[in-house]
Amino acid sequence: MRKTMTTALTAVLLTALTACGSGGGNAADDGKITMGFAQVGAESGWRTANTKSVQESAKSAGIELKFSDAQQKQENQIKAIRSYIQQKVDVIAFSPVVETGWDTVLLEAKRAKIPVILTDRAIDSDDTSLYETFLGSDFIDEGKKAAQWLVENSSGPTNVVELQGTTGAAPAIDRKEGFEDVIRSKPDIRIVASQTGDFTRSGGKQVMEAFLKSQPDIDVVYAHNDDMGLGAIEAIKAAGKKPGVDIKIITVDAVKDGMTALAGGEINFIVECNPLLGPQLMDLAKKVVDGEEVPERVVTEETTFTQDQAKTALPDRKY
Ligand code: GYE
Repeated sequence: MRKTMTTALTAVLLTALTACGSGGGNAADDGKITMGFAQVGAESGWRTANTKSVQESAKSAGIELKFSDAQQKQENQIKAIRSYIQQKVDVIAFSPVVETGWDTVLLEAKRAKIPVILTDRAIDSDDTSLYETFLGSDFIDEGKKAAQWLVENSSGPTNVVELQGTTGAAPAIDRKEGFEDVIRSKPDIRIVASQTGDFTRSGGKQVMEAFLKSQPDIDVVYAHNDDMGLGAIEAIKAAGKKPGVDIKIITVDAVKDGMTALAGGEINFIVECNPLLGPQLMDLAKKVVDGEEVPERVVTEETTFTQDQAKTALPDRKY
């Protein structure tokens, strides 16, 4: 009995000591930062690479990660964020599945004094005090790069079908906007049909099957991610046409499967979107928890790939 009490007392003292030594940050009693991460889902190759990057870099940064997968549903992400607030994590990071509808739950985090970092996707809110920083790509620029290639590589009337990402998601809204901005300079290029394929391979395949039936003359597919482009390839082949030749394909992401199809001539151009956000995210999290200043916006650097460039880059592609 006595021994148990002494042990318990020592444990309390030790905890108190470590808490004092944690440098005034929000960090948990053991001095270790705990991050609650609410992921979108597992909808694409990009997402899988992103999840792996977050998990691996948390480990090497010594950050304890609580991870949840929302299966592309906003209500699941909100639930996960609420549970992180309840568990009093030191920092919450999340990739919002859609842009709107976050103010209430983020206000709850703010009241609980838990800093929030947006990663990969942005939110659409007037209240920028609801998060510390936003780390991710410039999706409008990605859409512009996709269209720029088409403007330079098409002649005469060009009918485009668009496979949009998840309705209401920042990358779907912005990749559409950037693309439309640039093709406006060339009236010969027209988007003849546009629908969401939810960023998945099966979604891209289904929507492309319908487009092939309803549109007599498709020259180009613009898919908001590789996975939907890969689904479209299956549909095009099943309709007896040659992807990359009879119908040109432009996608965004540059994950390994996309790059393989590009090198193999079935995709024509890919705009890169970098999923390896983990190391930068952990860096920002440490700073935010320590009360250090961080920039409001951290933009990821990205490039584009033609078929030849894909052949060169493919052997070293990590994801
Ligand atoms: O392009 C797509 C994924 O938010 C940038 O989400 C991300 C997008 C990515 O499903 O493949």
